[in-house]
Amino acid sequence: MAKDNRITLYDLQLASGATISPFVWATKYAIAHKGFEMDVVPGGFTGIPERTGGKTERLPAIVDDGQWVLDSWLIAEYLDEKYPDRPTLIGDPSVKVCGQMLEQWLWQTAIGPWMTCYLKQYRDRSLPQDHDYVTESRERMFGGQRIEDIIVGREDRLPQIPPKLELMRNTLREYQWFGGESPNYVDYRLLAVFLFLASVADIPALPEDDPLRDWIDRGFDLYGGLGRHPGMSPLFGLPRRENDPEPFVRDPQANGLNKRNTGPQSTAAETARLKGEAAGA
Ligand SMILES: N[C@@H](CCC(=O)N[C@@H](CS)C(=O)NCC(=O)O)C(=O)O
Repeated sequence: MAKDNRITLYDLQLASGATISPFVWATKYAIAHKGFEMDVVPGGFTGIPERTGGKTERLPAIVDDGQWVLDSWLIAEYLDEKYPDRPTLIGDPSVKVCGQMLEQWLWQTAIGPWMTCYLKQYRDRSLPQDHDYVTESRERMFGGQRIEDIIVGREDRLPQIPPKLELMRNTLREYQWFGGESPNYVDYRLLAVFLFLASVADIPALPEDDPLRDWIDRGFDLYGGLGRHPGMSPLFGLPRRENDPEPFVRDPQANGLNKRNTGPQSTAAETARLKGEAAGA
C-alpha cells in the first residue's frame, strides 16, 4: 500500500516546471484518478539514468512504497491491479485496445504535425542544460534538418490540423468523456496530447470556438486543476485566414452512426433528406 497515500513520480519538465511529456501527463492523471498524492522528482531530458539510479532512460517512472514501475501504460495497469478497490483506470481489456488505437490515430494526425510547428519552443522552453541534447536528438529524429528549418511554413500547416479532429468532436457531442459519464484512462491518454501541446504552443493551435474546448477545459481542471500549470500556453485562438479550411463542422447532420433508431420518428429527418424531401413535409 502506497505509504502515507503518496506515490513518487519522476517528471520530465521544461524550465518553467511544466511537464512536457504526454506519457508523464497521462501518468500524473492516473495517479490522481486513483486518489493518491504525488511526490514529484523534478528534472528534464538529460540525466534521467542518474536521477533514477540507472533504473530507466525514459520517463515516466513511479516508485510505490519501494517498488519501481516504468512505462505509462504499465503504470496504469499496475495501479488497477494493485488497487482494485479504487476508481478503475482501464477495466475491460477492450478499453486498452481501443484506447491505444485512438491514441495512435491522434499522434499520427496531430502530434506529429504539431511537432513540426512547435519544435523550436519545445527546445527553447526546455531546461538550459537540455538545449543541446534536445536540438541534436530532435534534429536527428527529423532526418537531420535544422529546427529553424523544420518549423518554416507552420502558419500554413497549423490550420490544416483542427479539421482532422472531427472524429473526437463527433464522439464528444454524444458523450461527456471517452470513459462515458466519467473520465477513464483513455481520456487521460488523449488529454495528455493537448497538455503536451499547451506546454509548447507559443501560438494557439485550435480555434477559439472549437467544440473540443469543453472537454479539454474540463480535463485540464480535473483534480484541482492538475493541467493548469502557469508555464502552459493558451490553446485556443488560432485565427482563420481567408483560404484556410473550416476548422470544424458547424452543423453536423445526424446519421445512422450517431443516432439511435427508436422507430420511424427518430429517422424521419434523415429519411426526408435521403428522399430529397424537405423534413416534416
Ligand atoms: N513507452 C514509454 C515511453 C516513454 C518515453 O519515450 N518518454 C520520453 C518522453 S516523451 C522520454 O523519456 N524521453 C527522454 C529523451 O528524449 O531522452 C511510456 O509510455 O512511458
